[in-house]
Parts: sequence; C-alpha cells; structure tokens
Amino acid sequence: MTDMLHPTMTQLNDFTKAPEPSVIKTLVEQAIAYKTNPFQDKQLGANKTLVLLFLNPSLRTRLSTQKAAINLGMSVIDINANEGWKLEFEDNIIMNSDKAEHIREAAQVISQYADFIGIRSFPSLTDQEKDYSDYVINKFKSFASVPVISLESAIRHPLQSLADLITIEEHKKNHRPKVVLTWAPHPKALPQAVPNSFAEWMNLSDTELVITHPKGYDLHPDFVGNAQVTYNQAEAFENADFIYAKNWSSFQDYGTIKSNDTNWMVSSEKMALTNEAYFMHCLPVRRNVIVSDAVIDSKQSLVIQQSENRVYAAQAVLAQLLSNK
Ligand code: AN0
Ligand code: CP
Repeated sequence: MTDMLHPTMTQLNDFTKAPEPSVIKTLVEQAIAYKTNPFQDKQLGANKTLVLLFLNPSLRTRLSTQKAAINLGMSVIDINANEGWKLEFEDNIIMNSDKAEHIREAAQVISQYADFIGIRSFPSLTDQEKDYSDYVINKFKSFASVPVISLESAIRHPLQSLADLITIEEHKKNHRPKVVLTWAPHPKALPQAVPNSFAEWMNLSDTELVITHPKGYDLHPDFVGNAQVTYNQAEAFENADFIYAKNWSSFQDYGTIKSNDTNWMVSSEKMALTNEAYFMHCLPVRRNVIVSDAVIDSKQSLVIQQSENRVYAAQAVLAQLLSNK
C-alpha cells in the first residue's frame, strides 16, 4: 500500500484525494459563496482550458464540472476516451493488441492543449493491488504536465464527497451530526470509490461517522479511520441525522457480491428509527433496490440538492487550482 492513502496536501496543486482539513473548510466556504453568486469570478478562468477525459460513463460529473468551469470563464473540452484511440497503460509492452496509443504520449499531448485535465476511470474490480495503487490516474499524473482532477478514480470520488459535505453543512441541525454510511443492495458489482471517499472526508470533518454493512463488506481500514463499524443496520440508524446509502462490492473478497439481501434497502420503516434524518445518495440510484420510492421522494431526501452542489464543489476546486497556477 502506498502513501496515496494519506492526505498530505497543503495547497491544491491537483485534486485526486481529500486535502487537509483547513483546505476542506476553505473549499466548503468558497462553494457556498459561489452558490449565492456563481459568476463572481467569471474572469478567473479566462483563456484557460479544461479537458475532461471519460473512460467510463457520467451524467452529473460531466455536466456539473463543465458548468463550474463555464461559471469561471474557462473553456471546456470533454471526450470519451474509449471512443478514440484505445489507450495502453502498461510499460515495457509490445503494443500489438487493440490499444493504439500509449498513455506516455497521450498524457503529454493532452497537456499541451489543456491547463487542467480531469479524468474518470473506474477500477478493474479484479486486481485489488493495482486498483488500490490508483494505477490509471497516477499513471496519467506521472506523464501529464498540468494539474490532474479526479472525476472518480478506482478508489476515490473527491468531487462527490465535497458536494456531500457542503450538503451536510447546509442541512445539519447540530454542530456534530451523526452521519451513517449504509451499504444497500445492487444487482451489479460496484466500486468502493464513493464510500471510501465519503468516509475519508467525513473523518476529516466535524461529524460522528458510523458505517454499516453486511459481513464481508468492510472497507479498507485507511478509509474507515476512526469511524464506528456495525453489521446491525437498525442499531446504526438510531439517532442518525443523515443516512447516506451506497452499494459497493466486497473489498476483502475483491470485487464480488456477497449479499443481495433486500432487507438492507432503505425504507420508511428504517428511516423512522432515525432522528428525522435526511436521506442522501450520490446518484445514479436504483429505486426500490437501494431506496424505496417513499424515501427518495420524501421531503427528507437531499439527492437533487447533492447533485446541485456538485457544480459549486467543482467551481471551488477549479478556482483554487486557477489561483495556485
Ligand atoms: C458508479 C459507482 O458506484 O462508483 C458511479 C457513482 C457515481 N455507479 C454505478 O456504476 C451505478
Ligand atoms: N454522482 C456521480 O458522480 O454521477 P455520474 O456518474 O453521473 O457522474
């Protein structure tokens, strides 16, 4: 395991993991200021170009990051990397497969056209060691000559977590809310990136974090940090102020589905155990699999506000990067 799992950033030179708590505080404040006045820095990004590279699908990240850049006066180019030349990431390889271009050239080429590069790349979910070295984004970083922004990597989704933290700050009723990250069922094996990052950011903020999931779904201990972990969902929900639902595949038995227990779906009955908690999910969400219609359509649901805050989260990050350039 590398030192990547430990946040050491003092100022934003790139954005691929959680920065230190003082930077997080500044980003939250800046994002809330942008929400009130989105165009206050509309000159900051003049003549700067953001290139967004998607190796996997996206709705929210693609649109909200573009909107954030537009609010700052930047130009944006976004491409689906898998529709262009297929990229080779391995070194010392004879390139006689279907991969036409090496990341060594591609990253340098894109850097000439961009002031910042965003990249989305899901994990393989087959090779734990490689995924947890955050191979693709780090390979890209090592050959790019401009700052790199994670649009969700193999193990983290920091722009999502910042938006989630902003949403919690806006809705919390006490100084140190009880925030519960709960596993929920899903038919497909999904990454651990969203829950990893959520736990990482909550641990660096003023929240009481409880993580609940069936046995076999423990997250990497570096992300769990000081959070309390319980296999009893009902117990976790007691007195919760925020319920954050997400599916993830197993970390231990890497990438596998260990349970599809429908009892873990977030329902009105479960929400009744809480302190009138808000419901959160990063989206996209499978209705009546992860969460019941009644809960996601209730006034306690913050899912649309979370996606709105994606714009201001990205705008705060881009503004910091522009200021440090
Ligand atoms: C992805 C995930 O779980 O990481 C993206 C979430 C933002 N979700 C799906 O693939 C459904
Ligand atoms: N929450 C999120 O990142 O959504 P997308 O996958 O649509 O970008």
